[in-house]
Amino acid sequence: MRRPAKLNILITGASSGMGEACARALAPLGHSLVLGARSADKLKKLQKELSKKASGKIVAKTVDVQSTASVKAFTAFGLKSLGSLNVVLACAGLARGLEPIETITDDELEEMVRTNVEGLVKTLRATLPHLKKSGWGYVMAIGSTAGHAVYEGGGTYCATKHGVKALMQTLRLELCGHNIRVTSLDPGMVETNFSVVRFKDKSRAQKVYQGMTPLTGQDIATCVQWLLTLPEHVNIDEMIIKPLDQASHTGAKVHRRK
Ligand code: 8X3
Repeated sequence: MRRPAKLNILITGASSGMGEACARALAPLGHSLVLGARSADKLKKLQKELSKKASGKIVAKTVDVQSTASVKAFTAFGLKSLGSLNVVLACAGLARGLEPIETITDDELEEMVRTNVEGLVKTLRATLPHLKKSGWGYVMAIGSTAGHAVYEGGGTYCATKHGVKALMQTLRLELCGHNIRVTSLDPGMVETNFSVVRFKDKSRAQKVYQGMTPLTGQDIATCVQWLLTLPEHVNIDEMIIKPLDQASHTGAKVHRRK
């Protein structure tokens, strides 16, 4: 089956950051979207706003990717609303703190593993049968340069992003022959609310990007749009996307103007 002109796209982590930017970029192109995130208010607002400009259907439902039941209900809602699913854009993910392995708290450890690794598996487990059924599918997950390198204080976060890479590599093997593309989008420094969530401190978060020009969520959305235009037989396995000012996969070599 050839790629449908208009796709049915399910997005997790859709209420902010890269997920929101992707939703904003894809809605005006006529695709139909199922938006999911934990934050009901932001999600509703976004859904209302995008529905005004979109020719496709834009629906939204809260989802906690850590919960199997929640992911199942979200997927069922998406299917009922749109009839089928072609694309899963797994953007739900987070970092918490910068504690060494010796002192990381259970809360930080568990939230990262449950969201970034378990949440991705749960999202894929619920949606893959429907991607197969649709006849033309695409799975994109937000990985990170932290899936290609490690840094002090990033042990658990890097482990989860190395995990995302392993999951996507495995998925490519398991889906071979099913007309489903699998891409890991692996950004470096992107200025979203990522560092605010990580540090729970706005001024500390701002310092991460001080004097340099980070990527924006829109930059990642541009990559997603491009991926969706490639010929049928092409699969981009991994995209490492970094700001020009960031030369290393970690923050070790960043050009700062002040
Ligand atoms: C985010 C990149 O360098 O903060 O995934 O770990 S980094």
